[in-house]
Amino acid sequence: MDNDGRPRTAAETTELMDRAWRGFRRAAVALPGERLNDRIGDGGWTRKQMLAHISVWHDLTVKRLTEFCESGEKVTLRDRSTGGAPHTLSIVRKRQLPDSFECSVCEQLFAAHEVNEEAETIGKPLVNVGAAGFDQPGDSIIVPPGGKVSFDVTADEGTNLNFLCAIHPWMQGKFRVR
Ligand SMILES: [Cu+2]
Repeated sequence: MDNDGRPRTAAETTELMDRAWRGFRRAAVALPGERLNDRIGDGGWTRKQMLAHISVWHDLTVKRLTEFCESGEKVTLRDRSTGGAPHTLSIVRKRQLPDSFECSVCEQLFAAHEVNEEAETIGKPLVNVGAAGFDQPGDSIIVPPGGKVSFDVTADEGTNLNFLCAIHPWMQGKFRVR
């Protein structure tokens, strides 16, 4: 943080957002359902409209935060969830991004990582196809529960890299390489 308490790194920004978001969620959960249609101030929005508005901005912000990335930059991912599940960050083609729970590319990704579900082992935590670093579909890394991983983004400027989590394929995002 700088002297004004403003975040200077992505990690500090995320930390600040997480803290504010926890407070917001506590307040939203504490709001009695029967008061959702009350207006905020005279003739203002209802609380329900305000919550919908905030949630749209929240989703958009998360999307934007995942969208920009300098070529050659090292990206660090840290699993902050408490569910104890591993994740992956896997580059896929845009058309491979599922819009349902069916994920055909996920099977290929598990195979590339040499995942053995019975033995619960992962032969290759990092799959790197083509040139070194994350630059094309097929590049994929496992993020262990509560763990931290780093990788280099080496795709050319202007490339869009779509990614998903092969374990939770509804977790999707995009790097736009600058
Ligand atoms: Cu996941």
